[in-house]
Amino acid sequence: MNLVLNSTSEWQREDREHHLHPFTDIAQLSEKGVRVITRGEGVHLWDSEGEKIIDGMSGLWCVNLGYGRKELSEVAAKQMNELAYYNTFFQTTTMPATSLATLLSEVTPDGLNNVFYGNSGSESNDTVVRLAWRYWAAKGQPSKTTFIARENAYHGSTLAGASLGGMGYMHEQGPLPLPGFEHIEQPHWYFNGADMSSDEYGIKAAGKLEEKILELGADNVAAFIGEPIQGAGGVIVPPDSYWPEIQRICRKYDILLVSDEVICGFGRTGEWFGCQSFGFEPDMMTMAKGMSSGYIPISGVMVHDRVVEVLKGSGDFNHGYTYSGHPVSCAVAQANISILRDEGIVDRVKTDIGPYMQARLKEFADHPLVGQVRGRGLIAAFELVKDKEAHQRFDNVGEVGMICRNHCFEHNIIMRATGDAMLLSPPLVITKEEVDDLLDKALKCLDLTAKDIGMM
Ligand code: PXG
Repeated sequence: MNLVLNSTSEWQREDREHHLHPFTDIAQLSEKGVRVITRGEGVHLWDSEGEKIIDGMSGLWCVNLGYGRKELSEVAAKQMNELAYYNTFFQTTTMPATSLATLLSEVTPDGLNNVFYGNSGSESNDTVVRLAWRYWAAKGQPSKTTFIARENAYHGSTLAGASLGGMGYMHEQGPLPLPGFEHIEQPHWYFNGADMSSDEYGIKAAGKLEEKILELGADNVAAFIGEPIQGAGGVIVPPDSYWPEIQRICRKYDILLVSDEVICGFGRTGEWFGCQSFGFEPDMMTMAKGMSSGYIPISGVMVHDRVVEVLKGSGDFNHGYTYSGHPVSCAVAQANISILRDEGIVDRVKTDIGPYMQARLKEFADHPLVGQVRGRGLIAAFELVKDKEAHQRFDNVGEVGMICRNHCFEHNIIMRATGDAMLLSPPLVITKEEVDDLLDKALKCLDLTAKDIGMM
């Protein structure tokens, strides 16, 4: 352990020499030097230079409870001392794995009463694919194997996750997507449908699913998967008409409906799960991130009773991970979910702090750079455009977003840029004063960006 290192530049040198970072240009990072985060408390982080940073992204959309909750570390230490590990294979369980499963069945929508554990959102989306294949085989319809997802969706980085995802820049780095993964248009009203009402466009966008099912043949389609709000893709909030219509189409053609709740789950949209905010009832639901507020890796797939009934008659399900239902992770997740529930944090997102942040963000709509402000609960985006009237993007998509992101970096505020959309997803415990601070700083960075490109 290199506790002897004490300057930021020494940490940067070691990191440069030994650490490959996700989704990162190695040469560019080497030249610039990595930022070293050392501490977190509430909605704030500190770096190795002692700078205090406001985290508008909850880490990577995950620290719902905010940093530094001692209850979670204490539960982890206690569980490690009691029983650091045992598995859930071979007809065995541990108390935390079982009691978390019960708690999950209580906080998730009716009918979702069983969980299959994993360690990341990607793993749980892989599990969903294997569960759906198993389900249709058990029902005597083994040809139903194809998954339909959306363009610009993010479902993870494993082979199935990246195949379900609709990120062109990931697909082009491999022979991806794998066969049997199809994509339809994302419901992005602002760019794709602004010549009609939002609800008319929602029905039209959902109709792309029906077209795709008919093209492939319903006998070949296993499931449709989507994030209630597309997160990494740019916080794409669908029209209210979209999800009920998607559900109607799935039921009509006997296709499983899967909600990827990795970002939307555990209070982000003001309900416990995004599907509840958008009025649909999935057959399976994937969860990660907010499940433990990012304090420890854990994920799960909630499976509806009607799917479990079929699986029960199908013998072994040959799938699982060494750490499925890890007792320490389960104990921490249980403490996290109990706090979210007992402190009324999810309800506060719905009735108080969520509406407050969304109302304050609406003020951004008058800014010369901002074409659209969108969001729900404590997830939001503002879209930077070249021409507000024409809903026209900048010529080199991503460049202006990156200028704004760099200003955020310099001003100790963390926002994420997807293309030219600036994204926000702060910890659910954020106060009104902290929302004001976050948005005042965001506005300052927006002004500096507008000045840089001669629009102010
Ligand atoms: N589904 C969704 C909706 C996600 O957002 C995953 C699955 C995969 O989870 P894991 O735990 O395997 O990473 C995610 C992850 C970004 C960013 O830059 C977003 C994610 C991960 C990394 C970066 O916005 N989301």
